[in-house]
Amino acid sequence: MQVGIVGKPSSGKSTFFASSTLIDVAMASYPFTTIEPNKGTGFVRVDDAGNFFNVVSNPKHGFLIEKENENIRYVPIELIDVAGLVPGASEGKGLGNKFLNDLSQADALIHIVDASGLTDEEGKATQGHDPCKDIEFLENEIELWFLKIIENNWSKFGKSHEKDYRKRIDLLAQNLSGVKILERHIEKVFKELKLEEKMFPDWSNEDKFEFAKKCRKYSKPIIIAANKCDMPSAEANIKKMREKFPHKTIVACSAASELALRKAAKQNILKYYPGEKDFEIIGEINEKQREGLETIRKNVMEKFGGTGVQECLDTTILKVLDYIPVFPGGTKSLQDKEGRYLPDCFLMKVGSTALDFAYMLHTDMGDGFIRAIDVKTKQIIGKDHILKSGDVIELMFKKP
Ligand SMILES: Nc1nc2c(ncn2[C@@H]2O[C@H](COP(=O)(O)OP(=O)(O)OP(=O)(O)O)[C@@H](O)[C@H]2O)c(=O)[nH]1
Ligand SMILES: [Mg+2]
Repeated sequence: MQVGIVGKPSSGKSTFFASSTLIDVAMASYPFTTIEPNKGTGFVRVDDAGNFFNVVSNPKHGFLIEKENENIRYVPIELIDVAGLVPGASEGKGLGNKFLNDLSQADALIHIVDASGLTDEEGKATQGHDPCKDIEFLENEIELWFLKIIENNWSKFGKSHEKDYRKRIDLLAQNLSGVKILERHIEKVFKELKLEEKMFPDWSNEDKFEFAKKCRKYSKPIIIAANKCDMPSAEANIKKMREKFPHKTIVACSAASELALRKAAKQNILKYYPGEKDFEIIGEINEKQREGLETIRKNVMEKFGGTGVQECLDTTILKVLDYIPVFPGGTKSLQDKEGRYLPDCFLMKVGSTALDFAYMLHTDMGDGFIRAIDVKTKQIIGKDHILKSGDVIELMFKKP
């Protein structure tokens, strides 16, 4: 799973990336600090299944935070931070949109908006910029990127008079798989735009654009991180964005605050876990440091219930993309050969079945599937059984 971090220059994309991955990357107040993309591991926060069994899990990937009987598990996902995008990029403005290809493999996008209004549309310092405009232009540029990809591929299938719309969906899926537009996305778009009856040569330019827009919506859903919420001017702007776009997911966040807290926690100055609403100072610090941290506590944590960075990641994966954590485990033992409890946790799309889980673990497990056991209830489940969040599943399969 990959999440792309997008936005205009200087909105705080690299700061958001660094705060989630603790990877050192260039961050600065001038536009186009980032040109080559940064890739790294961020985490999604889920309830650990070990809590149900009263065991402390030992994740092979990601990590666990122990809290009184409700340990929290952080499951890895891939993040990619790309160059800034400016209005008109599709016509070559700024760095153009060539770098958008860096986002081809993303399953969702987090749009980092500078909610303080202190940078203009090109990322230069200003005052009173309306961030609602950034939301509109960015979506539009991504849609135009998709349209271009569709038009570039049109010559390969556009003349086909294929009557069977399923075959037409197949053709599109083959040609658009490079940007991860999948069959299920196209199927949904066909239905909504009633394209089942329309042969390719009859598609108007508007049909193509509408198709591109919907493909964007399903294959690269966007959530909005209203960043720099620590700045006094942000609050009114966040309210305005929420009023103007009531159907969009908008999370107030302060990437700079998260970065400061994560770094201080790494140096054992603080006890702070990503996604928590507060932190505790545990190390020796000077007055200036204390002042900085207390400002974060007052202006960000108390006001917004946390820095919002972890919330952006969790919302993207668990609410927008609708993934749930599922753990492999056994009724006899929850440990692997090395004695680790519940070492693995996988993120599965809502609606996934026991058979999907088997196939995800190994083709042989899927091919040889006999039955599965819900380890929490000890009930036997069949291949079509739909998995729930937090399920621990044991698989029985015929070895090839
Ligand atoms: N006050 C405040 N400043 C922030 C926050 N996040 C980032 N900044 C500042 O905004 C400026 C730009 O940050 P970057 O992370 O480099 O922005 P970017 O979007 O990656 O910029 P480009 O790579 O040039 O597109 C830096 O000076 C950051 O310190 C935040 O949450 N609050
Ligand atoms: Mg950057």
